Amino acid sequence: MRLTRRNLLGAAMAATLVAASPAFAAKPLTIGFSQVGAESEWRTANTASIKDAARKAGVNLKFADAQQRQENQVKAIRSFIAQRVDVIAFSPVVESGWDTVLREAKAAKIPVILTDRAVKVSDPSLFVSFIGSDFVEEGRRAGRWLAEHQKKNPNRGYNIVELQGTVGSAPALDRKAGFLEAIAANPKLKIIRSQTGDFTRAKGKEVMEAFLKSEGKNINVLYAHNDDMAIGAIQAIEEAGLKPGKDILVVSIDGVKGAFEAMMMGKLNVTVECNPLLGPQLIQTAQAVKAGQAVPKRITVNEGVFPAEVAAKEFPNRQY
Ligand code: GZL
Repeated sequence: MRLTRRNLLGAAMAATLVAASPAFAAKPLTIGFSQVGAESEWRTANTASIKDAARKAGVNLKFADAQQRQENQVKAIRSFIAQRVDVIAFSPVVESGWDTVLREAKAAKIPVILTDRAVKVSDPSLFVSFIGSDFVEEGRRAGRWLAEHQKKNPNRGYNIVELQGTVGSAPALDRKAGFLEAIAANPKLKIIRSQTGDFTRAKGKEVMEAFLKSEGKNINVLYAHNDDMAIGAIQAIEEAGLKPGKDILVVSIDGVKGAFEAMMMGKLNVTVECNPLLGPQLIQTAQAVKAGQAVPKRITVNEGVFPAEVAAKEFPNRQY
């Protein structure tokens, strides 16, 4: 066929029509995401961020809520493998027990991205990247705030009760470790009781009631691994006739709106931010992985510390 203007124009138009037809449109990226559950304000914001980022990017998101049970996450990951998704992402409810199912994903050549919480696996190649906070540092920040408070109030008692997060989870293990490291040098800062409240308000209230029953006025400080447990505990402290934030200092982590509201009411003293808005970074990382680009093994997020005195000023800026 002679290359005349008419033929070239015709060929160009034909190519455009073919490329635009649905049959040839690039297949959208499909991500299988297994979420821990819906246990806290933080988790709700984290889920919203991931779904919103996927929608904005035109990603086909298959979302599974594990209701805080590891067996449900393993089942969901196996289902994503069977559906041949492009990328698997998940927030592991606990650190251990993932080697087998992640080896199955690797055998199926489906890359895995961790968000929010880390895993302990024998082979680091079982996931391509971990996007999340430094929980040890969050625990240190909580401990440093309390150590500074003690220095300014040398005559005050600092017997601490601790509401831990989900047993075996990275945030619970690391926030405990970081807090202990930060208070180690100060003999006045002593943990007298420690128990899991599983990151929920209900359990946080229940365990704080038990602490108050056994220790009563001997308790000077509550260190909660998340704001939801702190808010539940605040109810228990008030029902016991004590003033949270005054009779018992309340130190917490996450930085959700509920914590800012409690601080503005004088019931919570400080919240250490843990940023749940990981959606955009997850989608960008998944797109890069799918395109065969190298991605960082560890992606951290910037976070701050919000004492009660800044709560009113900061509250309008809070996104979750
Ligand atoms: C932290 C996240 C924790 C939050 C809790 O990244 O895994 O789980 O601190 C949530 O509120 O339940």
